[in-house]
Amino acid sequence: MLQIDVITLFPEMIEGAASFGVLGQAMKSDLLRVTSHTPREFANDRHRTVDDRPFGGGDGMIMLAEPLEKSLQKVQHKNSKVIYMSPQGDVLTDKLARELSKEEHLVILCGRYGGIDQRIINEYVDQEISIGDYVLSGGELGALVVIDAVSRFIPGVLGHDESADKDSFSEGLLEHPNFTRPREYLGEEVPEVLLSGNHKRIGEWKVKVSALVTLVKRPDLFQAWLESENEKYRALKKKKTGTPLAELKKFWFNLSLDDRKVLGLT
Ligand code: 9D3
Repeated sequence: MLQIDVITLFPEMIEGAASFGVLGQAMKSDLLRVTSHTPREFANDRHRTVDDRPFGGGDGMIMLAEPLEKSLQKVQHKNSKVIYMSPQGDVLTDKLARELSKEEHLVILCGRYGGIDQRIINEYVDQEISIGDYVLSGGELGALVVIDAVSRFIPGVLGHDESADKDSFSEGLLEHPNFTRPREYLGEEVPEVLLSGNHKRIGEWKVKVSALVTLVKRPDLFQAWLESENEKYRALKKKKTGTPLAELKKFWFNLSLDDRKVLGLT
């Protein structure tokens, strides 16, 4: 079981969000345990002060080192990995989430706007993680994003139909569009292939549509995918098809105008 302890001024934010959906199920099934703790518990004065103005001036209040250190000492043990959510951190990726899912204990420190005393980072933090290049008002939403992304890699958390390995980022492509009944809606028809019942044909079609969607929406991801497909193609002894790019061009030219429209490719 992966244990995650979150140190935050707003424990309800973490406990609330972690009790729903896939995360909530994982908690119920004892595959994951998310516990939160507030440094306010370790504040010294009768106002329960946990932050103060930055030395040298500047925006925002800085969280005091001592209540954070006492919170860390309460939860930390020898196999803990301590993470600080921070705009200065390594950007969270699918790869990092997968690696973190193999840990036995994560401690996630959340700062509020202004951040925490640097000495806690220096003395206790193993890794700083950011969730992307935009400004949040604190680490809590970042911690929840990390917890969600990490828990999907814990065996048993996802149903057999939705393994994290098959998920779009692991394959290097975005997902193809999906459709359900009715077959026709607002004048747009579900592509005929999907109704054919030919699962081999459907599987190949989905990969090619995914590749085209990725080319249009995320050329950076498409480039990387194409290079890895080219690598596989070069390694083949007997070439039964054209190059990956030639095959994809053929597929595009054979798509009907209606299919291009309903797939969002026009
Ligand atoms: C005085 C504040 N800013 C100076 C330019 C820096 C700053 C500190 C702390 C800006 C935002 C925050 C709060 N952000 C987080 O705690 C945070 C975060 C983020 O803002 N973006 C992306 N990932 C993360 S993870 C934690």
